[in-house]
Amino acid sequence: MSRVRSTTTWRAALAAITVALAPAAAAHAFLDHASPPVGGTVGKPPPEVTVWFSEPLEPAFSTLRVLDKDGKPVDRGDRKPASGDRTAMRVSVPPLAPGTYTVKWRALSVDTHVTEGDFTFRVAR
Ligand SMILES: [Cu+2]
Repeated sequence: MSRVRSTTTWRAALAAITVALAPAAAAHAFLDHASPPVGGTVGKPPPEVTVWFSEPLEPAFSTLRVLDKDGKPVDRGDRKPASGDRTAMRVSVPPLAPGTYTVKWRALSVDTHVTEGDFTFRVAR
């Protein structure tokens, strides 16, 4: 009897936890789109790289780097929120030589969940 009751209580608690987590999981900040576009090719070097997310970010704890083909950071290290848009952040870059660049991002959404990822874009010759 006490064993059955204990299992039932545990299941009820688990169900409650699952319900509590569901909305938070849906609020993770996922990459929505970027400029230059994810996987895209641009005809001239972009002055900056901007990434937009599905949710507002905590800018102080989010990162954005642009790496060359050797994995060396080439951005100016001045990542900041895009003005007036809490779902976006940007970093400026010096004139980039033709080639493929990797953008690495790490985003802390306002629900305190961290997501991270990377994508490439190419500057055409
Ligand atoms: Cu989340």
